Amino acid sequence: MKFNYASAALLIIDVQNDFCPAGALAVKDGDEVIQPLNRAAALFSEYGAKVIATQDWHPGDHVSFASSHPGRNPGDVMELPGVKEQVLWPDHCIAGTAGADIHGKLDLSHVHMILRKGFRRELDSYSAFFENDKKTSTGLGGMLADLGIKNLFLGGLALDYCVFYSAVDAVRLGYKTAVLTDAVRGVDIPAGSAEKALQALEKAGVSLINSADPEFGIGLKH
Ligand code: VGL
Ligand code: ZN
Repeated sequence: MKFNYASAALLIIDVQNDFCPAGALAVKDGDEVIQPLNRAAALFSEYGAKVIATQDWHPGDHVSFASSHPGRNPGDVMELPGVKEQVLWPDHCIAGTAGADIHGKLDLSHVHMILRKGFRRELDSYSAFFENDKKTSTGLGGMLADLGIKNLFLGGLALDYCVFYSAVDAVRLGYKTAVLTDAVRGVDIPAGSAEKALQALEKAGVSLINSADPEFGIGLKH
């Protein structure tokens, strides 16, 4: 598939210490997304395409934490106001902690903007566009519209949550959307969700492309 990179942005989703090995909500091999993302970010930046990063950013008593619901455990699913099936997580990405920091090896020199999400105590946010009530905007859509961006490339963590919901919302909002398969890893809770996410993304109209493909980036120059 040919992309128009002139109006492209790379969205780097939640490459934070808590989602990397040894983190509070570790994604297996999560740090392996960093090298392809650094390469893609350099390429995008070189040709004037935007690079935007997101950061999961929760208060210590966030509603998505199992610890906020006595008797519940990480991995449990419960109904919350406006959110039918909220997965409960271990405490992670608490605002201002080292676990919430973007991984030190991610090259931020190419990143134009960092968007934080999930900072409302009573509402979780997987998608970079809308919080989990599917109504509350993060502001990303308005920013991308202002910048004239029409094509989105996504990578980061976790494939089956924040990358997945961001990509599905992107398609719904009319962006031509691709997920960089070599630059994502899934948390796979419940088991099988990472594979399911890939299939559902394709079905939703998201292109799955490998950023190591020599064709990737051809057309960025314009
Ligand atoms: C994420 C679970 C909870 C993610 C964030 O970044 O995919 N997953 N919070
Ligand atoms: Zn979170």
